[in-house]
Amino acid sequence: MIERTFIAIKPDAVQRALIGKIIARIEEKGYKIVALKMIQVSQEQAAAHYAEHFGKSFYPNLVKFITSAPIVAMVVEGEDAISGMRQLMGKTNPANAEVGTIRGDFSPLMSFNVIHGSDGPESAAREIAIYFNEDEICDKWQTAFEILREKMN
Ligand code: IDP
Ligand code: MG
Repeated sequence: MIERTFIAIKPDAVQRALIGKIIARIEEKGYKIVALKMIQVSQEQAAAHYAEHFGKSFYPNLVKFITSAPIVAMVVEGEDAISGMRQLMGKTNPANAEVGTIRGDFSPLMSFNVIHGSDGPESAAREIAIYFNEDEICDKWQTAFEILREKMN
């Protein structure tokens, strides 16, 4: 099923100049980036994004971190893109993430784990709405993948 997911390149990766490499992984997989922008996350956006973690021991540091430098926010579309992006990202703790995944390759530390991706359809819709307006989503074009698939139908 074609899905959309919310992806953010986190402040650590922006500061470490990894934006290009991470976007390349997403494009190389064959997913379609339908929205993209750099954002300095506000306190309100951070609280909305991480509402599920409010009250946990790491919550204050998480909010401090996500607001510490810009993120690169994206809406990524593709076949089973929600679970597919989670697979491409690797486990939450980079120490346990497989080599070959984004977290596994680019960080050894839980608190600097490079990338965020939605964990299900409801969180994807909720998170996309925190960071993007409907008119910022560019979906009136075809990727090479979409053109190839259409030719076979
Ligand atoms: P996810 O990013 O893989 O979906 P979540 O459990 O939703 O993982 O946690 C959100 C973010 O909070 C993680 O990406 C990580 O940056 C941070 N985090 C989660 N658990 C811990 C923890 O136990 N210690 C420190 N930071 C954590
Ligand atoms: Mg999560």
